[in-house]
Amino acid sequence: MTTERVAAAASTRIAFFSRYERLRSVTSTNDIVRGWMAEGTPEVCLAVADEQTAGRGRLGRAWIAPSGAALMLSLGFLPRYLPPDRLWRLPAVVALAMADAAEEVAGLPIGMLRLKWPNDIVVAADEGVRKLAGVLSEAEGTGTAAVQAVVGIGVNTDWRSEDFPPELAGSMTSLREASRGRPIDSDLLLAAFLLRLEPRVLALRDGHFDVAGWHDRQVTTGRMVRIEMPDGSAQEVRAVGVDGASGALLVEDAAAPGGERELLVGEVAHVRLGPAERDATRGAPVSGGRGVTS
Ligand code: BT5
Repeated sequence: MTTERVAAAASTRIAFFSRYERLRSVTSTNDIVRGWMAEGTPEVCLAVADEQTAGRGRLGRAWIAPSGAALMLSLGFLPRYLPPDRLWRLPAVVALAMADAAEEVAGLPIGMLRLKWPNDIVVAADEGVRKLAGVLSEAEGTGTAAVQAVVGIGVNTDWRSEDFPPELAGSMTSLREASRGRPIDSDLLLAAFLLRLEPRVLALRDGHFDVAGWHDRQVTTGRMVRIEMPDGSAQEVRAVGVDGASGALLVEDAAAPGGERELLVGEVAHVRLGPAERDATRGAPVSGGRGVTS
C-alpha cells in the first residue's frame, strides 16, 4: 500500500471515531481516554501521544518508550454489545489489527508476528521471544449498562537496538529490527492499524470475532510455559491452546477433566515462554518444547 493510499484511507476512517486527538506529551494515553469517557464521550475515541511521562503496563509495571521510536495510543469503548465474559475480545482485536498492520508496514511475512497470551505482540526467534508491543486493557462498570473499556497499545517502531534500555535489551525488539533495519514511520503504522481496526470492531458489535485468526497467531501453543501467579507462586506447564469463548490460556493438567484446564487473564500475573523444539528435518517449530528459559 502506498503512503498516499494509507493516508487517504486513514482520513476516511476518522469518521469512525467520536473523538481523535494527537497529543505531544501526556502521562498515559489510557488516562486521557478515561477522562474523555468520564465526560460522556461515546465510542470509539482515540488518543495518540508522542511521549508518555507515566506510561504503564499491567499490574503497575512501567511501559518505556522514547519519543519518535514508538506508537502509543489508547481507544475508548462502550462495549454494551459484549457480555462481561467476552470483554477480552476488545484488546484481542486491537492486538490482531496491529499485528496485521505492522507486518504490512514493515514488509514482514504474514504470520511472522505472534501473540503471546494474553495480548503481547512478539517476534519468535530460536533463542526465545522478543516483545514488540504490549496492550493494556482497563474496564469499569463491567456487567452494567455503563460499562467502559480503555485499551492502550504501545508498539516499538523505529527504535534501534543500540538504543534499547539495557534492562529490556534482551527481551524486546522493534519493527525496525524485525525488518532488518527498514525505517518505520509510526504515522503510516497508525493509518494501517485504523484501517484494520474498524472492520474488527464492527464485527464485534455484530457478535463476530476472528477466533481462527486469534488462535493461529498464538505463540504459546505447544510450548512449555512458566505461569506466575499474583501471589508469587509459579508453575511450569505445557500450553495446549486458547479458548475462543472465554479467552483463557489452555494448559495441560492430568488431574482435570479432559486433561486440560483454563487460566483466565485476571488469574495470572505473567507468562514466560520456553524455547520451541525444532523439527530438524524441516526447521519448523514443533510442539513439545521443554524447559522454560525466559
Ligand atoms: C504491557 O504490560 O505490555 C502493556 C503495555 C501498554 C502500553 C500502552 S502505551 C499506550 C497506553 N498508555 C499506557 O500508559 N499504556 C498503554 P505488561 O504485560 O505488564 O508488560 C510490561 C513489561 O514490559 C515491563 O515490566 C517491561 O518488562 C516490559 N517493557 C516495558 N516497556 C517495553 C517496551 N517498550 N518494549 C518491550 N517491553 C517493554
